[in-house]
Amino acid sequence: MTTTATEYFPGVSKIAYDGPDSRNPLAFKHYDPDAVVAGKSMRDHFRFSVCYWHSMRNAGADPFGVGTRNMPWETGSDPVEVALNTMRANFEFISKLGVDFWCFHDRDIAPETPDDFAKTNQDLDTVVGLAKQLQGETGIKLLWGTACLFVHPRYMSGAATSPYVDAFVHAAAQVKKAIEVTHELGGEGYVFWGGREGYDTLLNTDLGREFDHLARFLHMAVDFKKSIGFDGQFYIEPKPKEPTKHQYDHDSSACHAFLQKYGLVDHLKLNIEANHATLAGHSFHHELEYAAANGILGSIDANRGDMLLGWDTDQFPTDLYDTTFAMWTLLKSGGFTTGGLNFDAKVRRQSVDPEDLFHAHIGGMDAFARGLKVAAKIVEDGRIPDFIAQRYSSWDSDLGKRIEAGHVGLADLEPIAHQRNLASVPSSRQEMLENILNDYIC
Ligand code: XLS
Ligand code: CA
Ligand code: CA
Repeated sequence: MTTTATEYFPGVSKIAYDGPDSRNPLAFKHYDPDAVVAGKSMRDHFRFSVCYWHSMRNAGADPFGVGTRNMPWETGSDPVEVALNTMRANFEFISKLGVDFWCFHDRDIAPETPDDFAKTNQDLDTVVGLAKQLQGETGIKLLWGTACLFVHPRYMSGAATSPYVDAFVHAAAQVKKAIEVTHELGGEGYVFWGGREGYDTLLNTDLGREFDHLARFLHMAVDFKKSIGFDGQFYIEPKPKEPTKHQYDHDSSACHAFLQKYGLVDHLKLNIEANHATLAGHSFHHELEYAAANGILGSIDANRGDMLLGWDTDQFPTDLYDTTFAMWTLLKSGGFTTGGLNFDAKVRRQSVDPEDLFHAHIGGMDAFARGLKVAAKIVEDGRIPDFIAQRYSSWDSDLGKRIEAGHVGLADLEPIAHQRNLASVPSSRQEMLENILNDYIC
């Protein structure tokens, strides 16, 4: 393994916090890592992470055109050398940005050699060796690892849910290796995203059997994780469609039902992605709140979609309402433990310079910092939480408590309904609450 002093982002030095009045585009205006908000440093609230696949690998190709990005780290005479240079650029970028974590798919970081699984695993080990060394030198940690079970043609009909047992077998071996290298890198988690775990038509699909196979696959992964002493958190990442027409891990509640049915709910939490929430017809806030309410909120893939486009655009987050609501849910639920805010986002195809990666991440981090400050105001000022508590206060009465505790039935309530003869309930004051929120944001 050769070492190199090549600098891939020569025009950029360590990004500093300059404060809200700064005009420096390569500075944070709101994200001040050591500033304490709601009892914790910003750094610890967010646990920001850079994703390897969009930041270091994705050249910006779309169905109509080739990649456009200038990626000076993609140099070298063989694929492993390119992979090593890319890993060096990754750690230079994250160090300059001042983020603490990164995430990867196995096939992002090392090449797959056709028809040679052993060589593919050997190359993965070589790149993981460099990643481990660079983690040690920089202090940057692995938030989670994952396996790419959706690019290779063997997975075109699914991986864990493939009709073909050999695809399941190959996926199992690939995930075993991906968990091993995640463990080797001290990963705090491991993500299962069902890239092709779904179907395009029920004319060729045994849906019930595919769900059973997905559950079996995950149970095998849980058993394997225990057998090697990997104590990182497992996550499942909901997404309703794309690439398949209908994906089994559709949204938070579908994942929750699946995990409960198959006895997996104690072993996997959710990795909620903003853009996947909107593809499922939900707000990002809804998906987070559902997961938090059910004790399965684990980690976040921070990005946004475009409401005028129907696909997964994976844009960097800029919407202050979204970041505020996300941070409010996180504050209420006690914040991340193993999880973090991973920027599963890519620069637009016309943002071609390495420097654009910095602008994108700085904007996302500042948007979350502002969201955190507003969320802290919501909690501190108390008007909105107090309104919610007051709205439910009749449930704190003796009658409400007895109903909640399951001590009364329909027949017990009938005479009370006759006696009280309810004709109306109070205003829900939505507009007043929206005005209060806007006051905090401005
Ligand atoms: C794709 C997903 C994917 C997962 C990890 O839409 O977001 O990148 O996060 O496999
Ligand atoms: Ca994602
Ligand atoms: Ca996405």
